[in-house]
Amino acid sequence: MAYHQPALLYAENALEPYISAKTVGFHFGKHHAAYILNYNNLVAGTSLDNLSLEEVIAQSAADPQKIGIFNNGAQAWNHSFYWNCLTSDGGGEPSGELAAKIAQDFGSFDKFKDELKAAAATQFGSGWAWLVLEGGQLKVVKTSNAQTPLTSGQKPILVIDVWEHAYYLDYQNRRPDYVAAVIDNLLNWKFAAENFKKGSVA
Ligand code: MN3
Repeated sequence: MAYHQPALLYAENALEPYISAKTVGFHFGKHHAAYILNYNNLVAGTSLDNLSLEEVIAQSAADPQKIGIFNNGAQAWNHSFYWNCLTSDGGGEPSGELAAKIAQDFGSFDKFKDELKAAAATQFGSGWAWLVLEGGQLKVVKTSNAQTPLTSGQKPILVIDVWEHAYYLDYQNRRPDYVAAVIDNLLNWKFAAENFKKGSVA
């Protein structure tokens, strides 16, 4: 079935000065929208047409014949998740059970931040840096291009898009500066806590 792009929960300029309205406008309005348009065109009329986006991602992930469907579908999902990971009053530290679990699994919140920054900085080429829950344990992982933790049995908690289109207009080649700005000022810990709660009981 056709996947519709979820509306942004904030204005395009809400993430300034850390991510400009111009970047959000192109990233959401052109890049993300194009993945969704391509995905819908590719699945229309196929045997996958009556499945949800998540089901199509699962079914196309290991099928070389469906690489175009997987790439566009996973990019559609990853971006919808990414937009919800950002908020104008974000950053700071999580609270409650998620904060305790981060301290338990990483040693401290600062160590978690260092690990996330390192994953984002060292992802070679395009990709994503994630906080995921796997087997009851929080982990930082990175994926390349359209790859998504959904196909590895991991529950996404947070993500940072490290494709150049996510930061090049604002930071040019300074990916670490973009990542630090997102972590310190934009990460939506309320959304992360909801994902952690759902992932913990599932
Ligand atoms: Mn992107």
